[in-house]
Amino acid sequence: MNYTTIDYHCDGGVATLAFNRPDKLNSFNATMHAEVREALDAARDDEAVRCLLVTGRGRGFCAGQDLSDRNVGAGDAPPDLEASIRENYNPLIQRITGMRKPVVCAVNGVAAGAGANIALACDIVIAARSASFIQAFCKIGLIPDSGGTWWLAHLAGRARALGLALTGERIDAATAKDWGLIWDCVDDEALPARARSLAEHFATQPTLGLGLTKAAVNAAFANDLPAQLDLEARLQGEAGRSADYREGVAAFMEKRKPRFSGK
Ligand code: LHQ
Repeated sequence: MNYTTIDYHCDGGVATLAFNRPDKLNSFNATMHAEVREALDAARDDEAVRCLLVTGRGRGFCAGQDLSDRNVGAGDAPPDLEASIRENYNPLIQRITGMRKPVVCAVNGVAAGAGANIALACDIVIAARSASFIQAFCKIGLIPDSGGTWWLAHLAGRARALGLALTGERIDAATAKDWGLIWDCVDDEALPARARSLAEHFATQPTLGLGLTKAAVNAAFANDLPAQLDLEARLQGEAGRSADYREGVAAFMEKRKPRFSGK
């Protein structure tokens, strides 16, 4: 597939999806939505892909919606943003959170609007020290979408969620880490190698078990303890039937390194 707004390639069990509209800070137009959707489906369906790495080209990670794609002139009818969210952003977030494989995000620069919340939807988020996160929506009369209100409230707590959402203030990567929004913050030069080596590590691990782990943790935000215990029992049953569980135990008993197939 010849993509024009993203790079997508797979090697060594890692699929890399890089937003690639650097002149627009990798903001989303309709083509990019369609291409990202297609790449995420390819990563989901390809058994050779055991980890997805999401990043951005150029100096930004992603500045959310391309605002020039959706100009609202004085005499124009208001655009149907609800439809745009339902058709584009919600399915995008659900593809990332629903993928039964680890999704690593390397935030290489500014992540604004939906771009910030796409990053937060990924499983392991590592940001360059110079990267930043901006809930830019309030500056143009919108609300945080792409799960923004959910991520902020659950990850950062009410005070910080409202602070970020109502002021649109920029926070740097170190603060995002300090507030529990992301996993780690590293020096800019170290970001590509660190993200890649983490993704390569995941690509050798028990993919099915990691996918079930992710599903369980994501469900924990909505479940009470009895419901979560029930879910854990069900998912552990599934994990226990995997070839990788058998291999993991065998390798432990034989005091050797496991060779996981991902199944
Ligand atoms: C952009 C953008 C951009 C177009 C930078 N669009 N060109 C969902 C449903 C439907 C509709 C509405 O939205 C949504 C979800 C959303 O994501 S709403 C939020 C949309 N995003 C924003 O409001 C962020 C807008 N961008 C910014 O505030 C700044 O660009 C940030 C703070 C991200 C970076 O600032 P700087 O580092 O100073 O860069 P810059 O502003 O100079 O941008 C560089 C270029 O990128 C520039 O173009 P130019 O031709 O002048 O060099 C910008 O126009 C372009 N760009 N974001 N979202």
